[in-house]
Amino acid sequence: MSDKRQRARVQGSWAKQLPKHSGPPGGTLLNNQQPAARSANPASASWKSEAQQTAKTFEFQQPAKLLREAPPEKTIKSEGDYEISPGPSGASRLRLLPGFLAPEEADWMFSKLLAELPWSQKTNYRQGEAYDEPRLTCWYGELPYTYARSTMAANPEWHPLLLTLREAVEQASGSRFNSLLCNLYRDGHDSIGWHSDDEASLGARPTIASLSLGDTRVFSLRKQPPPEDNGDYTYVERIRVPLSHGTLLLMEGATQDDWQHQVSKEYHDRGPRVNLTFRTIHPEPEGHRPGTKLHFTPKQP
Ligand SMILES: O=C(O)CCC(=O)C(=O)O
Repeated sequence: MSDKRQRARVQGSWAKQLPKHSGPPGGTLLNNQQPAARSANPASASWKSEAQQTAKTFEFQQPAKLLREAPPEKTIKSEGDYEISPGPSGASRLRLLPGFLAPEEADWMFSKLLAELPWSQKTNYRQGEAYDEPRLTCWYGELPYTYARSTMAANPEWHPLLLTLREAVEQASGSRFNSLLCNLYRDGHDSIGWHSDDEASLGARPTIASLSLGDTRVFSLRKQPPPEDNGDYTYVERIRVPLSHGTLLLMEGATQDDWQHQVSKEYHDRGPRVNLTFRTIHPEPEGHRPGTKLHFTPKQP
């Protein structure tokens, strides 16, 4: 348990001082008695009572405030529509469709995409420092896409299989997509950290469709903390969504405003996984810095 949560749970307080009473002279002088008190009248019977006044007793008192605990993490596994929060920016919704692709279909598509897409490792920037994104990616769309201060060039020549999949995903979601970020997690050590897909180029309240092939990885979400928590995620709601071979996940409504997501590293055996995230990219307005976030996120520990 984190030190902070521990402190929030275990609360006691110093008891009030015991009531004064005088006793016989000759008591023990405590270290924190003031010299002035000692010299006032050393012969008087006040020594012990003063010592008793400074003695502290630890006694449990009911905490004044309700104890704060993180809500239990939820897991979403079954097909369905889920409203994961009603606000603050409006409803955030997930739709999960396990088995969107039949297993045999998903098998050959996975092998083909693994072998034929132009996978490469992107260099990103954080606080001026370059780092290699711990997964491989490629981008399709008429427009470039910038995230983590690095730009993927426009690539309008879609692989034919990706065009077929886009059509199927558009039919299922009722949304249109002009772009696709393809991700390859080579093994359990590949990952993507906490973020929201909230670059201005994605527009307000974007629908994002995420199709997974290959080994199962856990897609985690955490709610943005309220402003008074100053970017502290200790007590926020959390959801896990295991994404298996052939599963389609739609993120809709305010999900990118009010939640972050990640695929964290896993330290047991994990095989490769391809993830296709269909999006719609809008042209950046004149004079706009590419990759700018719609919302400022204070901290991302
Ligand atoms: O791999 C996934 O399931 C999520 C990918 C993702 O969050 C992203 O590329 O923005």
